[in-house]
This record gives sequence, structure tokens and C-alpha cells, in this order.
Amino acid sequence: MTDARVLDDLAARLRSARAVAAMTGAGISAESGVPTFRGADGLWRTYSAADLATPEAFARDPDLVWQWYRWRQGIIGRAQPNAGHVALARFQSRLPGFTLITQNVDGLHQRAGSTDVIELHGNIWRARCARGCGVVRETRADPSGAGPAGGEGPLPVCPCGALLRPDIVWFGEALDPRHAGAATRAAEACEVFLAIGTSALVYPAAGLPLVAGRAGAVVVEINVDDTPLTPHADIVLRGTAAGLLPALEARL
Ligand code: BV8
Ligand code: ZN
Repeated sequence: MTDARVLDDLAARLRSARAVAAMTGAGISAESGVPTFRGADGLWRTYSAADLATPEAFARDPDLVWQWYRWRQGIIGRAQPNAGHVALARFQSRLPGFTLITQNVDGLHQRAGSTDVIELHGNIWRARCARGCGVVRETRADPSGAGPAGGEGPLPVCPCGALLRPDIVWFGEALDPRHAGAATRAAEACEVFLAIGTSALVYPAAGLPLVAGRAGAVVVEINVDDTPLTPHADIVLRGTAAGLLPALEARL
């Protein structure tokens, strides 16, 4: 089938589905200028996940970890949602049973107009108590990357006296069970599952399209490259999220 026929066919399935779930990864924000993790220019080529994105790293060197997140806040604060984010926000208004799940922490889906986004790995614009007293703070979306947790100033401190940390799920940490539960239920209930711009390597998120497939959903991969999900996908669309999602949305 030609790409246009595949998109026509997929759009017809989406229109007739009672429930649709989409899960995005860093690839959808790549065209907004936000670096991915594992690509040629990915963050893990330059930085070690173990040194930056684990609770042990924060305990060892909170300054370094905050510097890295402030730098990323700067990039994300200057970025704009792209046509892929905008198309997914329109999916939500066109498809009644649509659930958007993201592994991204950048908040670009919400800036494009999506609501009720399930953020599996947290959000870079929030900080929370590292000791776990329950305090959560918004950090300002300042393009310089500065904010209550930003700049070169002292590390942000919780009223309880502990440090604040980025409200992000690091390696070795459990996902918030409310978010993991909602995402699993959406994967089990959907008739079409779209996996968009994710390397499908980080669990438990990478298991969601497999859950959906086992429950009978049509699994669609949208990615510029092959991933471990590719052999399990029913439909593979090779191309960019910002190119393919608007083409699909135009057919809904
Ligand atoms: C947990 C936050 C249990 C950083 C992130 C060995 C085997 C199996 C599992 C494990 C194992 N060892 C450890 C584990 C578990 C571990 C895991 O899965 N590790 C993997 C790497 C082996 N998982 C965990 O630790 C999770 N927790 O299991 O808890 C538990 C239970 C109870 C009690 C205690 C503990 C926690 C996972 C935390 C994830 N957090 N870091 C930050 O953002 O600051 S991971 C990081 O990767 C990001 O969050 C990101 O969302 C996530 C996934 O990456 P992707 O989004 O897919 O991005 P990536 O760069 O990899 O890929 C981009 C893709 O886009 C590519 O495919 C590319 O081709 C494509 N692309 C590029 N441009 C485009 C495009 N596609 C379309 N259009 C384009 N334009
Ligand atoms: Zn506290």
C-alpha cells in the first residue's frame, strides 16, 4: 500500500474506534529542538544517565543534577510545540475516547492544547521534596532556565528543611501508581494504540503497546527508525511525527 493509502486506512480505523491511546517519547519533541536521549545527538551520548537521572546521583551531587535540569529547562522554555503536538491536541477534540500518554517531561503537549495528559515520567517544571514530605512546587517557565529552582543560586530547599528535587521519575524509581494504572487501563481498553517517537526501551512504558496488542488493539508505530517495538507493530509509519501526525489528522 502507498503511504497515502495506509494513512487513509488508519484514519478510518481511528474514526470507528471507541477508544484510542497514543504514547509519545522524545522523538515528538525533537522537531521542537529538544534533544532526545538515545539518538546520534542524544543526551546520553554526552551525559551519563547514572550520573544524572538516578536518586543515587542526586544524593551524591545535587548541584550537578540541578545544573543539568536547569540547562534542559532553558532549552525547553525556549522551544515551541510543533505540528505533531498540535495534531495530537486535535485528535483529542475529534476522537471521543482518546487518551494521551507521554514519557516526556517537557510539557509541550499541554502547551499545544492537550488536556488530561498522563505524564508517566513527571514534569521538568515541577520540583518536590527529596525527603518525601509531600511538598510539590511549580518552577517558573523562564526561558533563561532560571526560576525558584534555577539560575546559579543556592539549591532549592523544602519548608521541611530537605532539598527539593526535580519532580521526575528517575531510573530505579517506581512510577506514580495512579499514572501507571491509568496508562495501563487505556492500553487495555483501546482499539488502536499509537507509539510515537519512542525508542521503546524504557520500561514499564515500553510494555504499554505490548499490553494493547495482547488485548486486541491495532498497534501503530510512528518513528524515523526501527525499534524493538517494530516487529510487534501491526502498522509501521516511517517518518517524522511532525510530518505524519498532521497528515493523519487531516484525514479524521
Ligand atoms: C522502574 C528521566 C521499578 C530523565 C527517564 C533491565 C531490563 C529491563 C528493565 C530494566 C533493566 N534495568 C533497569 C530496568 C528498569 C528501567 C529500564 O527500563 N531501563 C532500561 C533503559 C533498560 N526502568 C526504570 O528504572 C523505571 N522504573 O522500573 O521501577 C520499581 C518498582 C517498584 C519500586 C521501585 C522501583 C523508571 C524509568 C524512568 C525513566 N526516566 N529519565 C529525564 O527526563 O530527566 S528515561 C528517559 O527515557 C526519558 O524519560 C524518556 O521519556 C524515556 C524514554 O525515551 P524515549 O522517549 O523513547 O526517547 P529516546 O531518545 O530513547 O528515543 C527517541 C526516539 O524517537 C527514537 O526511537 C528515534 O528514532 C525517534 N525519533 C527521533 N526523531 C523523531 C523520532 N520519531 C519521530 N519523529 C521524529 N522527528
Ligand atoms: Zn519536605
